[in-house]
Amino acid sequence: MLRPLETTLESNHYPLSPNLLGALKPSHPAHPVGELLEQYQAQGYLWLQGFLPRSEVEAFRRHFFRAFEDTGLLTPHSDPAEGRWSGQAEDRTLASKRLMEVVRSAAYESFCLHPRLWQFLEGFLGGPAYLHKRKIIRYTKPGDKSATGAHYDLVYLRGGTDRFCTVWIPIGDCPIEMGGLVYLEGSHAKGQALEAQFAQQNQLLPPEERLNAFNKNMGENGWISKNLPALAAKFGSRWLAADYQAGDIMLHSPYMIHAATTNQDALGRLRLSTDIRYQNVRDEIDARWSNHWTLEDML
Ligand SMILES: O=C(O)CCC(=O)C(=O)O
Repeated sequence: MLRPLETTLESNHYPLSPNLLGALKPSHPAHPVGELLEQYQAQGYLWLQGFLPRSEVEAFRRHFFRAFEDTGLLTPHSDPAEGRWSGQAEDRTLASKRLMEVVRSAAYESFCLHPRLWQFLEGFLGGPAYLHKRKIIRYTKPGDKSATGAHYDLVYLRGGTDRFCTVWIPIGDCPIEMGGLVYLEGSHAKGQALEAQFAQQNQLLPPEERLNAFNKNMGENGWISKNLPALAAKFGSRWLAADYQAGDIMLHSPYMIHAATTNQDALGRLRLSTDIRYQNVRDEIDARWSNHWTLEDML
């Protein structure tokens, strides 16, 4: 059961009423990998609570926001670990520059390659783990009405295996009201059916276009919809949410439909998260993901 929320969740201006919401099921990282795999296959996701040391995740949050101290993004003289938004327009050019510097930094790379993570994924993926170089790190301001629309990740990675696994890591506590990821319950089967449909529609396109998440047969940004309540109604499903804590990680399947909601944090904190993709190095790798993420990537 979801705890009563302090506010109505919304995404891209569409409110999500409580009857369209449910709670994600937590999983324990110490459980046998076979059991976790079964859960992942059945649910399309795994919410692994307390997977990373909380102090290390908090330290990285501090490190990230410290890089933005000269941009006007944060409340002056606040602790960067809090990530408290200034409430004012930042220097966008400088903030983008700082973001791209973090993306290319050893600190971020080593955070994404935390030994606990890649070692777990080796067992989970059944072979040597490969981390895609395109790694995305996002911050979301309180009140920003544009949020990630409903999609499944394979549309962006059609040039390789469909056995990759996305790891979404909240960098800092992320209570539901802060707008973390929500998952459409049971939707990995629907994602698979949708992808089969797209593959058919894309058949007549030139090979490069066929793989493209932004080709003429796809929706805005490769998304299925921005209207989360309508999508839940259409599929007779609901959106599963959670109070994520620093140290938790989410694993989700390439077909699992997910989205984000507006950050409505009462304390005015920025939501910070990274989403990265791991796969077995022996499976086919989508060559388009072998460069650093940039803001022009539309992801
Ligand atoms: O953090 C977000 O807003 C989107 C993340 C996402 O789509 C993913 O992890 O695949």
